[in-house]
Amino acid sequence: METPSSRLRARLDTARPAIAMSAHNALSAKLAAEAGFDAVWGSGFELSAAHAVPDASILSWDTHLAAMRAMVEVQDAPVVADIDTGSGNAVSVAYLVPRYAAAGVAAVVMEDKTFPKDSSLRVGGRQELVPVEEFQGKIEAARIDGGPLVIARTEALIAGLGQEEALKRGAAYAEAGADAVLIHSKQKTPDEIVAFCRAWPGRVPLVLVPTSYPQLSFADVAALNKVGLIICGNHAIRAAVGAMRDTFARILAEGGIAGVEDGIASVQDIFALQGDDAMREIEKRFLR
Ligand code: SPV
Ligand code: MG
Repeated sequence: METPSSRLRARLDTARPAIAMSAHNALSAKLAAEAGFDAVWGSGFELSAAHAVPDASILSWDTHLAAMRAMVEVQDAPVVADIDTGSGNAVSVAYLVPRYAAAGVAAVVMEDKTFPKDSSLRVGGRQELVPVEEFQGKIEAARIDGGPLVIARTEALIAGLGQEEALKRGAAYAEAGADAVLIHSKQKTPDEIVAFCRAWPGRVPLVLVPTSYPQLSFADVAALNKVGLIICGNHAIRAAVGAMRDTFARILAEGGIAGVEDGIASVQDIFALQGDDAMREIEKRFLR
């Protein structure tokens, strides 16, 4: 039987990596699917930003879970849920992941930082890692038959522990049953990540989030033949912020809304995204 996770697994092709676009709500997930992305990244960074709070375990997990459920409900691309540290220890993870499974996500990504986490991209952020064995237990606790894929994310490079530690952790996480390993880097050039990918023995596919080293193209990643999924980590919220700022400033500067009319989505477009046609059908059939 096809499940969200089996569909995603079939797309983790290292010769032609799947591409996920970030989302912070159901609408951005729907736009990502409409654009043709293979998957939706249920980003903790984006959701935190959408609430105007730091990405540091401030939002509760049920807020994130509700957002993932909403994304699954309105579009068909597999949703890759960013569960951060799993909200605590292996016990928290054992209770959390079945709830994400019930929400219909295709994968969970869990990182080996201590709870509460800090954003990987923050300059001078707190980047403490849990012991390898502890994280292996969390991976095992996350695994459910037929449930979401478990993508283990190591922050060893982010924490400055070097390639050897990152490779050791990646291998230990694959050993514990991770379906893929996300290796994150905040270096401004791709060298660190490319070196890691080349050294990775390839037991499970890798996952990359190239926010800090955008010069690495999807074709460059495919040529490495180690990466099954590339995540565009925060482009939905950054695009939204840029577009809103421009529009808001222009309206105030021009003293009216006429000038922005052609540059923003039409009300009809928004109706379509809301699924207005489907509601009209329901009205026709049932409303008496
Ligand atoms: C996210 O988008 O929430 C991520 C990627 O985890 S990063 O912000 O780069 O840590
Ligand atoms: Mg995150």
